[in-house]
Amino acid sequence: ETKKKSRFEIQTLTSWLLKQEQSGHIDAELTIVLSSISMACKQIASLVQRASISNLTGVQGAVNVQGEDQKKLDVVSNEVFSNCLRSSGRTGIIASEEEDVPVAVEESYSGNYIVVFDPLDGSSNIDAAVSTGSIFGIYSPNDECLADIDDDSTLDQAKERCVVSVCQPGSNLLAAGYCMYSSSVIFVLSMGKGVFAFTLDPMYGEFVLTQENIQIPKSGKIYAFNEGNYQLWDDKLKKYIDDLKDPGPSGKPYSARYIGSLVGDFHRTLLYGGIYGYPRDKKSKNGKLRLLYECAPMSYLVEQAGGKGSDGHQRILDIQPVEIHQRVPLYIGSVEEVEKLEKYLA
Ligand code: AHM
Ligand code: MG
Repeated sequence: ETKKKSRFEIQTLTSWLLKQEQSGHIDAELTIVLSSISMACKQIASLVQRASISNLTGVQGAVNVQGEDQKKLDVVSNEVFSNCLRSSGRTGIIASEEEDVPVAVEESYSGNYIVVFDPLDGSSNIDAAVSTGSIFGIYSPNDECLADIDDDSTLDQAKERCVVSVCQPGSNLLAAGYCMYSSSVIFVLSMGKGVFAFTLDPMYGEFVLTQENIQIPKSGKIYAFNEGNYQLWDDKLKKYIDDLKDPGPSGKPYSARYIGSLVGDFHRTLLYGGIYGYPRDKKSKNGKLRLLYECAPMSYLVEQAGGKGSDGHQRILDIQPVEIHQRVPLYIGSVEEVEKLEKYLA
Protein backbone atom coordinates (compact mmCIF):
# COMPACT_ATOMS: atom_id res chain seq x y z
CA GLU A 1 0.00 0.00 0.00
CA THR A 2 1.50 3.35 -1.00
CA LYS A 3 1.13 6.15 1.47
CA LYS A 4 -0.64 9.15 0.04
CA LYS A 5 1.60 12.20 0.15
CA SER A 6 0.24 14.97 2.33
CA ARG A 7 0.16 18.32 0.62
CA PHE A 8 2.10 19.71 3.56
CA GLU A 9 4.89 17.23 3.03
CA ILE A 10 7.90 19.15 1.79
CA GLN A 11 11.47 17.98 1.65
CA THR A 12 14.01 20.58 2.70
CA LEU A 13 17.64 20.45 1.58
CA THR A 14 18.59 19.75 5.19
CA SER A 15 16.32 16.74 5.56
CA TRP A 16 17.27 15.51 2.08
CA LEU A 17 20.98 15.70 2.96
CA LEU A 18 20.39 13.79 6.19
CA LYS A 19 18.59 11.11 4.20
CA GLN A 20 21.56 10.85 1.83
CA GLU A 21 23.83 10.49 4.82
CA GLN A 22 21.63 7.79 6.38
CA SER A 23 21.64 5.79 3.16
CA GLY A 24 25.44 5.99 3.01
CA HIS A 25 25.79 8.19 -0.09
CA ILE A 26 27.78 10.81 1.78
CA ASP A 27 29.49 10.96 5.15
CA ALA A 28 28.59 13.25 8.03
CA GLU A 29 31.48 15.59 7.22
CA LEU A 30 30.38 16.19 3.65
CA THR A 31 26.81 16.75 4.84
CA ILE A 32 28.06 19.56 7.06
CA VAL A 33 30.15 21.11 4.26
CA LEU A 34 27.13 21.07 1.91
CA SER A 35 24.82 22.64 4.47
CA SER A 36 27.34 25.35 5.20
CA ILE A 37 27.54 26.08 1.46
CA SER A 38 23.75 26.33 1.28
CA MET A 39 23.86 28.75 4.22
CA ALA A 40 26.40 30.91 2.36
CA CYS A 41 24.13 30.90 -0.69
CA LYS A 42 21.12 32.05 1.35
CA GLN A 43 23.17 34.92 2.72
CA ILE A 44 24.47 35.90 -0.72
CA ALA A 45 20.92 35.69 -2.13
CA SER A 46 19.74 38.21 0.40
CA LEU A 47 22.76 40.48 -0.22
CA VAL A 48 22.14 40.37 -3.98
CA GLN A 49 18.45 41.12 -3.56
CA ARG A 50 19.11 44.10 -1.31
CA ALA A 51 22.24 45.33 -3.13
CA SER A 52 20.90 48.65 -4.33
CA ILE A 53 19.19 49.36 -1.02
CA SER A 54 22.28 48.73 1.09
CA ASN A 55 24.70 50.51 -1.25
CA LEU A 56 26.40 47.31 -2.40
CA THR A 57 26.31 48.02 -6.13
CA GLY A 58 29.36 49.23 -8.03
CA VAL A 59 33.06 48.46 -7.86
CA GLN A 60 35.21 47.91 -4.83
CA GLY A 61 38.15 49.77 -6.30
CA ALA A 62 40.43 46.73 -6.31
CA VAL A 63 41.49 44.39 -9.07
CA ASN A 64 41.73 40.65 -8.42
CA VAL A 65 44.68 38.44 -9.31
CA GLN A 66 43.19 37.89 -12.77
CA GLY A 67 43.16 41.61 -13.53
CA GLU A 68 39.39 41.95 -13.21
CA ASP A 69 37.66 44.82 -11.41
CA GLN A 70 36.19 43.44 -8.23
CA LYS A 71 32.62 44.47 -7.54
CA LYS A 72 31.71 45.24 -3.93
CA LEU A 73 29.50 42.19 -3.95
CA ASP A 74 32.32 39.98 -5.30
CA VAL A 75 34.34 40.82 -2.23
CA VAL A 76 31.48 40.48 0.26
CA SER A 77 30.30 37.19 -1.24
CA ASN A 78 33.81 35.79 -1.07
CA GLU A 79 33.92 36.65 2.63
CA VAL A 80 30.54 35.08 3.26
CA PHE A 81 31.49 31.89 1.41
CA SER A 82 34.88 31.56 3.10
CA ASN A 83 33.47 32.24 6.56
CA CYS A 84 30.72 29.66 6.19
CA LEU A 85 33.24 27.06 5.03
CA ARG A 86 35.72 27.87 7.77
CA SER A 87 33.12 27.71 10.51
CA SER A 88 31.89 24.34 9.23
CA GLY A 89 35.19 23.01 10.58
CA ARG A 90 35.22 20.40 7.82
CA THR A 91 37.21 22.05 5.08
CA GLY A 92 40.96 21.78 4.79
CA ILE A 93 41.64 23.97 1.79
CA ILE A 94 39.52 26.49 -0.04
CA ALA A 95 40.27 28.06 -3.41
CA SER A 96 38.26 30.96 -4.75
CA GLU A 97 38.10 33.03 -7.92
CA GLU A 98 38.68 36.06 -5.74
CA GLU A 99 41.83 34.83 -3.93
CA ASP A 100 45.30 34.67 -5.47
CA VAL A 101 46.19 31.29 -4.00
CA PRO A 102 44.32 28.51 -2.25
CA VAL A 103 43.99 28.99 1.48
CA ALA A 104 44.59 26.29 4.05
CA VAL A 105 42.01 26.46 6.80
CA GLU A 106 43.99 26.50 10.02
CA GLU A 107 41.56 24.86 12.35
CA SER A 108 39.65 22.10 10.72
CA TYR A 109 37.86 19.88 13.18
CA SER A 110 37.79 16.91 10.83
CA GLY A 111 36.99 16.08 7.26
CA ASN A 112 39.42 18.42 5.53
CA TYR A 113 37.47 18.56 2.30
CA ILE A 114 38.87 20.71 -0.50
CA VAL A 115 36.33 23.24 -1.75
CA VAL A 116 36.76 25.32 -4.91
CA PHE A 117 34.29 28.09 -5.64
CA ASP A 118 33.33 31.21 -7.52
CA PRO A 119 31.34 33.09 -4.89
CA LEU A 120 29.52 35.43 -7.27
CA ASP A 121 29.70 34.59 -10.94
CA GLY A 122 28.36 36.95 -13.58
CA SER A 123 28.70 39.94 -11.29
CA SER A 124 28.70 42.32 -14.27
CA ASN A 125 24.92 41.73 -14.17
CA ILE A 126 24.43 42.83 -10.56
CA ASP A 127 23.82 46.53 -10.96
CA ALA A 128 21.00 45.82 -13.42
CA ALA A 129 19.44 43.16 -11.15
CA VAL A 130 20.02 40.44 -13.75
CA SER A 131 20.76 36.79 -12.79
CA THR A 132 24.01 35.84 -11.07
CA GLY A 133 25.11 32.71 -9.23
CA SER A 134 27.64 30.92 -7.02
CA ILE A 135 29.48 27.80 -8.26
CA PHE A 136 31.32 25.20 -6.16
CA GLY A 137 33.11 21.86 -6.34
CA ILE A 138 34.25 19.54 -3.56
CA TYR A 139 37.26 17.21 -3.66
CA SER A 140 38.57 14.54 -1.32
CA PRO A 141 40.50 15.42 1.77
CA ASN A 142 44.20 15.71 1.28
CA ASP A 143 46.45 16.06 4.28
CA GLU A 144 49.60 17.10 2.49
CA CYS A 145 48.76 20.75 2.39
CA LEU A 146 47.86 20.81 6.05
CA ALA A 147 51.19 19.42 7.20
CA ASP A 148 52.48 21.70 9.92
CA ILE A 149 54.60 24.53 8.72
CA ASP A 150 56.59 24.39 11.92
CA ASP A 151 58.72 21.60 10.48
CA ASP A 152 61.52 22.74 8.15
CA SER A 153 59.14 23.77 5.36
CA THR A 154 58.49 27.40 4.65
CA LEU A 155 55.16 29.11 4.13
CA ASP A 156 55.91 29.19 0.40
CA GLN A 157 56.38 25.43 0.32
CA ALA A 158 53.11 24.95 2.20
CA LYS A 159 51.34 27.15 -0.35
CA GLU A 160 52.89 25.16 -3.16
CA ARG A 161 51.51 21.95 -1.61
CA CYS A 162 48.07 23.56 -1.46
CA VAL A 163 48.18 24.35 -5.16
CA VAL A 164 49.13 20.76 -5.94
CA SER A 165 46.28 19.36 -3.77
CA VAL A 166 43.69 21.67 -5.27
CA CYS A 167 44.72 21.06 -8.88
CA GLN A 168 42.76 17.86 -9.47
CA PRO A 169 40.88 16.91 -12.64
CA GLY A 170 37.11 17.31 -12.44
CA SER A 171 36.71 13.53 -12.66
CA ASN A 172 37.82 13.45 -8.98
CA LEU A 173 34.92 15.65 -7.86
CA LEU A 174 32.84 14.21 -5.01
CA ALA A 175 30.11 16.80 -5.39
CA ALA A 176 29.43 20.01 -7.29
CA GLY A 177 26.66 22.52 -7.62
CA TYR A 178 25.56 26.09 -8.02
CA CYS A 179 23.05 28.51 -6.66
CA MET A 180 21.28 30.82 -9.09
CA TYR A 181 20.04 34.22 -7.90
CA SER A 182 17.23 34.95 -10.30
CA SER A 183 13.44 35.36 -10.20
CA SER A 184 13.77 32.38 -7.85
CA VAL A 185 16.83 31.31 -5.92
CA ILE A 186 17.67 27.78 -7.02
CA PHE A 187 20.29 25.47 -5.53
CA VAL A 188 21.36 22.69 -7.88
CA LEU A 189 23.45 19.82 -6.57
CA SER A 190 24.95 16.52 -7.57
CA MET A 191 26.87 14.09 -5.42
CA GLY A 192 27.45 11.63 -8.23
CA LYS A 193 23.94 10.14 -8.21
CA GLY A 194 21.89 12.46 -10.40
CA VAL A 195 21.12 16.15 -10.30
CA PHE A 196 18.66 17.67 -7.83
CA ALA A 197 17.24 21.19 -7.62
CA PHE A 198 15.99 22.99 -4.53
CA THR A 199 14.09 26.28 -4.59
CA LEU A 200 14.44 28.78 -1.78
CA ASP A 201 11.04 29.24 -0.21
CA PRO A 202 11.06 32.88 0.87
CA MET A 203 8.31 32.16 3.35
CA TYR A 204 10.27 29.55 5.31
CA GLY A 205 13.79 30.65 4.36
CA GLU A 206 14.53 27.03 3.42
CA PHE A 207 15.59 25.32 0.22
CA VAL A 208 12.84 22.90 -0.80
CA LEU A 209 13.31 19.96 -3.20
CA THR A 210 11.62 20.91 -6.49
CA GLN A 211 13.23 18.69 -9.14
CA GLU A 212 14.69 15.19 -8.87
CA ASN A 213 17.05 13.45 -11.27
CA ILE A 214 17.12 16.21 -13.85
CA GLN A 215 17.91 14.97 -17.35
CA ILE A 216 19.06 17.40 -20.02
CA PRO A 217 17.25 16.98 -23.40
CA LYS A 218 19.38 15.02 -25.92
CA SER A 219 19.23 17.99 -28.31
CA GLY A 220 17.84 21.51 -28.21
CA LYS A 221 17.61 24.45 -30.57
CA ILE A 222 19.03 27.21 -28.38
CA TYR A 223 22.61 28.47 -28.54
CA ALA A 224 24.29 30.79 -26.04
CA PHE A 225 27.55 32.42 -27.18
CA ASN A 226 28.81 36.00 -26.89
CA GLU A 227 28.61 36.69 -30.61
CA GLY A 228 30.17 40.10 -30.14
CA ASN A 229 33.44 38.17 -30.37
CA TYR A 230 32.54 36.59 -33.74
CA GLN A 231 35.31 38.32 -35.71
CA LEU A 232 37.90 37.02 -33.24
CA TRP A 233 36.83 33.40 -33.61
CA ASP A 234 38.36 30.56 -35.59
CA ASP A 235 36.80 29.97 -39.04
CA LYS A 236 35.56 26.49 -38.07
CA LEU A 237 33.58 27.96 -35.19
CA LYS A 238 32.21 30.76 -37.38
CA LYS A 239 30.95 28.13 -39.83
CA TYR A 240 29.24 26.21 -36.99
CA ILE A 241 27.40 29.33 -35.79
CA ASP A 242 26.52 30.36 -39.37
CA ASP A 243 24.95 26.95 -39.95
CA LEU A 244 22.86 27.16 -36.77
CA LYS A 245 21.37 30.36 -38.11
CA ASP A 246 20.93 29.12 -41.63
CA PRO A 247 19.79 25.49 -41.57
CA GLY A 248 18.64 25.50 -45.23
CA PRO A 249 15.11 25.66 -46.64
CA SER A 250 13.74 22.76 -44.59
CA GLY A 251 14.99 23.62 -41.12
CA LYS A 252 14.22 26.28 -38.54
CA PRO A 253 17.13 28.41 -37.30
CA TYR A 254 18.31 28.07 -33.71
CA SER A 255 17.28 30.70 -31.15
CA ALA A 256 19.98 32.84 -29.52
CA ARG A 257 19.87 33.42 -25.75
CA TYR A 258 22.75 34.95 -23.80
CA ILE A 259 22.58 36.37 -20.29
CA GLY A 260 26.32 36.70 -19.75
CA SER A 261 25.98 34.82 -16.51
CA LEU A 262 27.26 31.26 -16.71
CA VAL A 263 24.93 29.99 -13.98
CA GLY A 264 21.81 31.43 -15.63
CA ASP A 265 22.83 30.40 -19.13
CA PHE A 266 23.76 26.93 -17.89
CA HIS A 267 20.56 26.46 -15.88
CA ARG A 268 18.43 27.25 -18.92
CA THR A 269 20.51 24.89 -21.06
CA LEU A 270 20.12 22.11 -18.46
CA LEU A 271 16.34 22.41 -18.50
CA TYR A 272 15.60 23.32 -22.13
CA GLY A 273 18.56 21.73 -23.92
CA GLY A 274 20.91 23.33 -26.45
CA ILE A 275 24.48 24.52 -26.12
CA TYR A 276 26.43 27.13 -24.19
CA GLY A 277 29.89 28.10 -25.40
CA TYR A 278 32.77 30.30 -24.37
CA PRO A 279 35.38 29.75 -27.10
CA ARG A 280 39.01 30.71 -27.32
CA ASP A 281 39.61 33.66 -29.62
CA LYS A 282 42.39 35.75 -31.12
CA LYS A 283 42.73 37.78 -27.93
CA SER A 284 42.07 35.12 -25.28
CA LYS A 285 43.99 31.99 -26.18
CA ASN A 286 42.09 29.82 -23.69
CA GLY A 287 38.78 31.62 -23.59
CA LYS A 288 37.58 33.31 -20.43
CA LEU A 289 36.13 30.74 -18.07
CA ARG A 290 38.16 29.06 -15.35
CA LEU A 291 38.62 25.29 -15.36
CA LEU A 292 38.67 24.64 -11.64
CA TYR A 293 35.70 26.51 -10.23
CA GLU A 294 33.57 27.24 -13.33
CA CYS A 295 34.02 24.65 -16.10
CA ALA A 296 34.69 21.49 -14.06
CA PRO A 297 31.73 21.78 -11.63
CA MET A 298 29.34 22.60 -14.51
CA SER A 299 30.69 19.70 -16.59
CA TYR A 300 30.22 17.35 -13.64
CA LEU A 301 26.60 18.46 -13.33
CA VAL A 302 25.89 18.24 -17.06
CA GLU A 303 27.31 14.70 -17.24
CA GLN A 304 25.23 13.70 -14.23
CA ALA A 305 22.22 14.96 -16.19
CA GLY A 306 23.17 13.00 -19.32
CA GLY A 307 24.83 15.85 -21.23
CA LYS A 308 28.37 16.74 -22.27
CA GLY A 309 31.08 19.26 -21.33
CA SER A 310 33.98 19.68 -23.74
CA ASP A 311 36.80 22.08 -24.59
CA GLY A 312 35.97 21.41 -28.25
CA HIS A 313 38.22 18.36 -28.48
CA GLN A 314 38.26 16.60 -25.13
CA ARG A 315 36.17 16.03 -22.03
CA ILE A 316 36.54 18.89 -19.54
CA LEU A 317 36.55 16.47 -16.58
CA ASP A 318 39.69 14.73 -17.92
CA ILE A 319 41.80 17.88 -17.98
CA GLN A 320 44.47 17.99 -15.27
CA PRO A 321 44.77 21.61 -14.11
CA VAL A 322 48.28 22.96 -13.70
CA GLU A 323 47.29 26.21 -12.03
CA ILE A 324 44.42 27.47 -9.92
CA HIS A 325 43.06 30.14 -12.24
CA GLN A 326 43.68 28.24 -15.48
CA ARG A 327 41.28 29.10 -18.29
CA VAL A 328 39.82 26.71 -20.82
CA PRO A 329 37.35 26.96 -23.73
CA LEU A 330 33.96 25.54 -22.72
CA TYR A 331 31.20 23.96 -24.80
CA ILE A 332 28.48 22.44 -22.68
CA GLY A 333 24.94 21.16 -23.02
CA SER A 334 22.94 18.52 -24.88
CA VAL A 335 24.97 15.53 -26.12
CA GLU A 336 23.95 15.94 -29.76
CA GLU A 337 24.72 19.65 -29.86
CA VAL A 338 28.15 19.36 -28.22
CA GLU A 339 29.12 16.41 -30.46
CA LYS A 340 28.03 18.33 -33.54
CA LEU A 341 30.23 21.24 -32.53
CA GLU A 342 33.20 18.92 -31.88
CA LYS A 343 32.84 17.64 -35.47
CA TYR A 344 33.00 21.19 -36.84
CA LEU A 345 36.12 21.94 -34.78
CA ALA A 346 37.89 18.66 -35.62
P1 AHM B 1 33.10 36.49 -13.80
O1 AHM B 1 33.48 35.27 -13.03
O2 AHM B 1 34.15 37.56 -13.72
O3 AHM B 1 31.73 36.99 -13.44
O4 AHM B 1 33.11 36.08 -15.36
C1 AHM B 1 32.44 34.93 -15.76
C2 AHM B 1 31.25 35.31 -16.60
C3 AHM B 1 30.33 34.15 -16.84
O5 AHM B 1 29.31 34.10 -15.90
C4 AHM B 1 29.77 34.46 -18.18
O6 AHM B 1 29.37 33.29 -18.82
C5 AHM B 1 30.89 35.16 -18.87
O7 AHM B 1 31.69 35.71 -17.86
C6 AHM B 1 30.42 36.26 -19.75
O8 AHM B 1 31.51 36.87 -20.36
P2 AHM B 1 31.31 37.92 -21.53
O9 AHM B 1 30.82 39.17 -20.87
O10 AHM B 1 32.68 38.06 -22.12
O11 AHM B 1 30.32 37.36 -22.50
MG1 MG C 1 33.23 33.61 -12.46
